[in-house]
Amino acid sequence: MTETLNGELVAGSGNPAPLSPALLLCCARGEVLYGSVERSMSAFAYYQSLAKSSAQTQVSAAEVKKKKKKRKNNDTEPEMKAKKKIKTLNKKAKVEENSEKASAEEQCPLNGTETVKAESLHTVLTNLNKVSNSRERASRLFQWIIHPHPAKTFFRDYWEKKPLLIKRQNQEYYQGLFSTAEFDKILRNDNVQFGVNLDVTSYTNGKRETHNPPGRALPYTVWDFYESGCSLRMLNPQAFSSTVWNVLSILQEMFGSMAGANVYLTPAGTQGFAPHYDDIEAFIVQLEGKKHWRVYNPRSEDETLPLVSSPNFSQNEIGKPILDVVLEAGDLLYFPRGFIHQGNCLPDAHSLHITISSYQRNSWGDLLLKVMPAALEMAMEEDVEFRKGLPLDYLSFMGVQNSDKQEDPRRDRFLSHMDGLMKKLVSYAPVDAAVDQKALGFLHDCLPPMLNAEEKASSVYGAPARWEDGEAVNVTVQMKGQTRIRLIRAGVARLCGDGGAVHLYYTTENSRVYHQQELKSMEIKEEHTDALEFLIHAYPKFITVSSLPCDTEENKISLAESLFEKGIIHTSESLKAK
Ligand SMILES: O=C(O)CCC(=O)C(=O)O
Ligand SMILES: [Mn+2]
Repeated sequence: MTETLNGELVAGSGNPAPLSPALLLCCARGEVLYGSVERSMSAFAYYQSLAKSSAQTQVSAAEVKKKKKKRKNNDTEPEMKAKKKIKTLNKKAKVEENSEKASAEEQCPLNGTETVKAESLHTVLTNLNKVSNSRERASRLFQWIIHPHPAKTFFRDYWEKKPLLIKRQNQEYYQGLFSTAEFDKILRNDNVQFGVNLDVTSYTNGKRETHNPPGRALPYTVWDFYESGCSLRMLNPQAFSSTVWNVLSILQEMFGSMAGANVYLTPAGTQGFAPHYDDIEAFIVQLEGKKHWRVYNPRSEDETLPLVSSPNFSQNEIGKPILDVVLEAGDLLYFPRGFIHQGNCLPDAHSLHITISSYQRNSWGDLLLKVMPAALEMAMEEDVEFRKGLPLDYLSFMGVQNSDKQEDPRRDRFLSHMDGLMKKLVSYAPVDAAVDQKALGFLHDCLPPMLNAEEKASSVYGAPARWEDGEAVNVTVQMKGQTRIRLIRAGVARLCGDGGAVHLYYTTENSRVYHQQELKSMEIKEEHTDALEFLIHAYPKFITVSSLPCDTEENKISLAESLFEKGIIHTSESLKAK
């Protein structure tokens, strides 16, 4: 069964429309450099020039997919296949050679008996409220999760490379994040649907089954399944638990990629899932009880950092484990995508863990999927070399049926011409525009920020407007020149060109349920673009409304008011009614 991050990272319909190829070309050639906006063109014109790609890129990406599929189906190269197999087998041997070393190495340097005196989750979250910069909050929270391993060496030595096990002999460490009691409360109070929010599974005698009945998951049925030995997997616990929401919404700013979670509850003496690998970086946080885990190296280079999760494997397909360990409450196990894993409960204890996940489809290749089709569109528009016709006879020496004609010099000439065009293509790549497309996908995946009391009080959510004595009072808050404002979170909003217009995309109206809402945006007037850029770059500092680089005081106030209305900014002091 696969880790569920809920599907593809595709931005909603709020995506920028295509830029004109000529404008995109400016960006691609670096004629309009981001840092020199003021000298060469207004920020507004710059953003106008940056967009393009979306529709174009998505169409082209779909075409690429189709072609890829075609190529797969057209798999008539036995020689290649055989070579690949050999490579895979060699690699496998290497992996197994390394595996013994790995299991000893990956344990974090704690001698088994010492108790880590570290802050509880509650204390960490309370203290994080005092950290004003949301990026700083994110890295502190992540550091707490992998404590005592330093984040810096984690990313250097383990991230996307190999598993890390942290045994901390401290059952309470993650207490408060989620519990079986909370699970029960959610079943009672929320509309949990089988198959949508909850899966009932079993893995017995090598057979993996899902037992979801239709409809709502009520405690009566759910606990009956559990009693008869089934595992329960809650998908999207952040929709029901505000602590999980809070933690993930903080972490997403560190990953720059959606942070998701699933909760797994397994009865003593059972296993709920077959061996498999996932397509995400996984942090297994043991919350209650114990679970026996076995982790295996990726089986081949093809399955290293995979783009999609695996099917269920049988025990004889996965080799020997590189890690064989019992996780207890308070322990953490990290493994990269592609590492096969299975967990089972020993006869003496149930298990509850939450898997925190990130980096689904967040690779260089995923960015290139956006860059390359747009680059090609532009190259074809701008450069006659890309529009010159193919040789009359190319079908007679190229193509799979001719691929063995190594001695035909026309093949070499054809391939070297192709090579030249590919190299040229790079200079047309609209990388910033493609990064913006990627960023918008992420913004749409984001959880909305979970605001603390102070943030609420100083934002639109704490505005004093109310119904009182038969009339609406305090309707207009007093945004003045001296009012100090900043983004409510570093990553709450992003400016993107949109063909003819510039839009500010923001996450405050996203849903806690994945993609339940479209990504929201507001069109930005030309006279407000520089000011928004100034505001975004000023974070974490508060700036006064009057310092916004707009032409008139009126423009400054109207921009600040519209951002305030959408919860994108907050003020250094709570706003008073006029
Ligand atoms: O607990 C299990 O049986 C499997 C859990 C799992 O695959 C995961 O957390 O990614
Ligand atoms: Mn998994």
